[in-house]
Amino acid sequence: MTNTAQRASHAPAGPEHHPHLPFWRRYIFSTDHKVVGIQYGITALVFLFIGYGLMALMRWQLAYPGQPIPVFGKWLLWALGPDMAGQGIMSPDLYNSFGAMHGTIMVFLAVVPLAAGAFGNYLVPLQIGAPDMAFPKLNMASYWVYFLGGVVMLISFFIPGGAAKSGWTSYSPLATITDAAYLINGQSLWLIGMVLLITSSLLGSVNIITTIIQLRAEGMGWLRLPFLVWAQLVTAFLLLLAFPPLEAAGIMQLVDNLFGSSFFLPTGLVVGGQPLDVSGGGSPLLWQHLFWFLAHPEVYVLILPALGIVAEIIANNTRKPIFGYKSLVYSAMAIGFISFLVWAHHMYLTGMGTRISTFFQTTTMMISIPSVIILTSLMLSLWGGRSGSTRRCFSRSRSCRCSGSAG
Ligand SMILES: [Cu+2]
Repeated sequence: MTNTAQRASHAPAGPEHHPHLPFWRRYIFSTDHKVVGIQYGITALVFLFIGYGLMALMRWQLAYPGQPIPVFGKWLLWALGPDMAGQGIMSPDLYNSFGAMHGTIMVFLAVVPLAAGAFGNYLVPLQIGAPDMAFPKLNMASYWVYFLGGVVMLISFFIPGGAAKSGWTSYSPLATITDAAYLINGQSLWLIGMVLLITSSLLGSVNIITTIIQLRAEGMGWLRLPFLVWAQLVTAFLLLLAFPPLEAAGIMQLVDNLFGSSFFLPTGLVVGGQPLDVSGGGSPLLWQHLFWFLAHPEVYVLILPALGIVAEIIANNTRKPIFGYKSLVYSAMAIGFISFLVWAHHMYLTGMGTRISTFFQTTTMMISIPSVIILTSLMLSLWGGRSGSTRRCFSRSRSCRCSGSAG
């Protein structure tokens, strides 16, 4: 830890160490990991609030269907036009687009950037004693590509036809035939936004992995890494390996939507009694497989950094190391690995057959084992913790028992 402290004290971290740089280089297009982390955090919280707002409006519609929404109804009418919110009443199309965009915003624009982008960027270099991320410029690019993806998603509310309406899962063929009357519709912008967001998470995850492998302070062996760093490392591998298939699939669905290909459109598609003029031969199930190959590991992208944070908080407040550190680390790795083998548990109703279903049921039950080990370790870590707030402990000076060992 001494080495860590020495290394960290030489680190040019923080914008205060770059007083010669102009404001926009220090705080806007910054390459400093702390500033990028804070940028991620603030942007993600703004999106979290927007996502919450969409949900609140949907709940209002469910509670008082067909009635004008107080206050916000007028704003929606003004911003989105009478097709979407005539007389301040939420139209079915608007409800659908709020549903799709609420899910997308919460998962891809709020929680992932908060868990990996904000906490990962800010804390990982500090906790491993690195001066900054391995690729600071890549870090800046990662944030701004994320920001651009968010802007594209938000713009989609205001184009003719409105935002995407096919759920956050964007299943084909629904996602291709909805709003097909508009050449560039909300769904196309959703796909472009997703390609940008996945590109951003790729840049970020390469950076976090390289930083943890290459920039650990001397003496910071693998099994001395704080658990949060391990959680961020496994998360980064999930982002690196699980997200690209949906980036490819997103581009394929975009080509389906814009240029009339049919990667995900079956032969003989009939919509509203009318046969649809598509060449067919594609597979809607292929989309579901590619989507859930991302979206199940996604669940662990959301929870692993949070478990890492919980572990740090428990260790600090009980004033002793967390219980079963090694089993936590190995469980996190096991979760990371098994999370690639469970995706089709979202697809039991697709008729994929009992044999495949059984495989995915088994792996899904298996992944609960490392999950329970982590939760049990965290709970047992509370055992024998020193009570009392930090302030009381410090004020008692010598008589304080906070530095004693566990038990
Ligand atoms: Cu799942």
